[in-house]
Amino acid sequence: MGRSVVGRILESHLLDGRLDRPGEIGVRIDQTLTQDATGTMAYLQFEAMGKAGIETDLSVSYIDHNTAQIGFENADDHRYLQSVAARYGVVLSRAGNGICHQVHLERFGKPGTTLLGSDSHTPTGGGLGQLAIGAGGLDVAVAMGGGAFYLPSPEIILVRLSGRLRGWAGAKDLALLMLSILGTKGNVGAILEYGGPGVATLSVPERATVANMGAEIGVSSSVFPSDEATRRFLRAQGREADWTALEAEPGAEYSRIIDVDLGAVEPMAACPHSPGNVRPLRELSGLRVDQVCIGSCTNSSLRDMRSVATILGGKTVSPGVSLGIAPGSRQVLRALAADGSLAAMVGSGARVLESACGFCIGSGFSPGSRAVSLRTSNRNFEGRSGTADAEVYLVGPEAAAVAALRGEVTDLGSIGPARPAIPEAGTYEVDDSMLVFAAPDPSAEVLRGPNIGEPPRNGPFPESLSGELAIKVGDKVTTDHIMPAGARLKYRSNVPAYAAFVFEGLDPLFATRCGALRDSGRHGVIVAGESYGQGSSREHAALCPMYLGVKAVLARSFERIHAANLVNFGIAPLVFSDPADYEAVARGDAVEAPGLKAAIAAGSPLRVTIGSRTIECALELSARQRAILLAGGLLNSANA
Ligand code: MIC
Ligand code: SF4
Repeated sequence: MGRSVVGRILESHLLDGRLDRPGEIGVRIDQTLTQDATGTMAYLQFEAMGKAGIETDLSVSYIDHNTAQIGFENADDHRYLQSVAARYGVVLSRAGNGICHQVHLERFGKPGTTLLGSDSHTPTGGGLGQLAIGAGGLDVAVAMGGGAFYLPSPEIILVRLSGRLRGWAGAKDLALLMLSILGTKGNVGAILEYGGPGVATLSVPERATVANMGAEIGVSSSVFPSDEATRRFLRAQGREADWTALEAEPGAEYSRIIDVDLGAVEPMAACPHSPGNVRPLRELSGLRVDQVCIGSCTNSSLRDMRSVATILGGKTVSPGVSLGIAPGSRQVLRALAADGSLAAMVGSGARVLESACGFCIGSGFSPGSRAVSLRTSNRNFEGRSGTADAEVYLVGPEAAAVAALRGEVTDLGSIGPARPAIPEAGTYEVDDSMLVFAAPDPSAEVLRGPNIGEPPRNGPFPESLSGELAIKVGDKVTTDHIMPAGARLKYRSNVPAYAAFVFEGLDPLFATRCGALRDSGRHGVIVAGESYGQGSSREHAALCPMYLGVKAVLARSFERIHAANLVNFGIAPLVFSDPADYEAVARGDAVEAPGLKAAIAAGSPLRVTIGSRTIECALELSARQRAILLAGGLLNSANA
């Protein structure tokens, strides 16, 4: 039996476990990336591990998320990140250099290697044939120190592409089509491998767009082979030496095959409030639009931006629309300035934004009340834009640009046969002057501002659980719901301050209630529906509840990154054995589970009494994870 692309990478990096059976595997990590919103905690945790320097081939710290700098906090974080990078030999990508995933693709990603990033869209690197995975900051800190990264032994699904994209359809539409096929839940533990003759028709930036939105599907990663298109891209980046061919061996077996004819893909849109709520764009024709935002790590490549500039050139943005454009990197921005595209954008009335996450994370550019916002980003969770009642639609860059001019969603087929033909760049102008490369220097001073606090430590898991059901939430609750970003982002380095906003949008009194339970020596318990913890990798969605004394989350199902983060911070991710029990419990119910710790250690049945009902639950964890949980988290356990 031949090996798949994913199988080949995993086999050459396997440190622990078996690929041919279910369970956990541990893999060696070649590269790591962090960004500033998750990075400060990751480096504080790395410092706590007492290592002299990083033990990866390459670790890069990007400053791209919190660049609003309203108040001193963001700037202090940036200074901390720069000083800690110098101390441990981490490469620093300075603010202004671009969004981590776009820059990493341009300058560092390598086919056949592994990349672990403290950001859920790290799989963007799969566009280059890299096995790139998102995780919590603590897992990334462990990998920086040379430790294995653990993930479920994956089910590998082949997406077999044929034909080529036609008309107005682009890579974003393929990404949205995949979401319409697989949905946003129930895909935990799988990895998508793209293959088939259609792959050769897609450029690396297009592949990266598709791999990026695998995060919304909930798979651990999405990986393309490394072929001549990969070589062309790396050559154009002056990095041909980083290229290696990587394809599936004949007879490679997959757990499932999904056939997609690229020629049948049409422009799509994800409607409010889930990336999985996909419809053909033409069905939304005539929808009035108030705001258009083009950029983010999904669609901010030079190709996408040139296409947008071609559509906008010589025209004016509709009077009812505010158009923001954030080119993905400084490299992209400079190329747009050099070829006149930037002038075309500015000339149309577009508001050119920093090469950063910005609008995508609700940091600026929030839409007006009940406004319709068309965005090329990857998430349209309710409230993520910073406006609770905004209606956010996710579309490709051409659909966004056309809507900005017309003031309404337009069936693209009605205005011409095809999107602008943008040739792939033969050379990208390389300028690494905003990257700071430093050898580890133990004498380098680490600079901390007043908002930067030590990550709080947890005690061991309690012998018995005794407390209260502090909140009951529904299906598909995202880590944005648990820990809001946007205006609250500046508290990422200050857990006690940030913890005041846990579940802010769903239940503003949660933090006070849960903190009071903790102070009276009782435990908070969260009850959730399906697919709890979708979206962002932010470990604060576990760390801040931990700070408030939460010891267990009882859900119908969990997403991978969040479940791992809960364990890393000593919170038990319990799954209802009978999903119907979810209906029977309510906020305020007393929760008692005598001897829970011993039961977890022994692997015996777990019973929790909530109100008057005793509920059976399961803990789908490996022996390694149980040990971490019982120790009260990864920093306490011998594994750190
Ligand atoms: C996101 O897109 O939600 C973020 C902001 O990039 C997060 C990371 C974070 O919360 O800092 C992610 O995707 O992991
Ligand atoms: Fe940044 Fe948005 Fe990409 Fe997250 S999804 S890394 S916030 S651009």
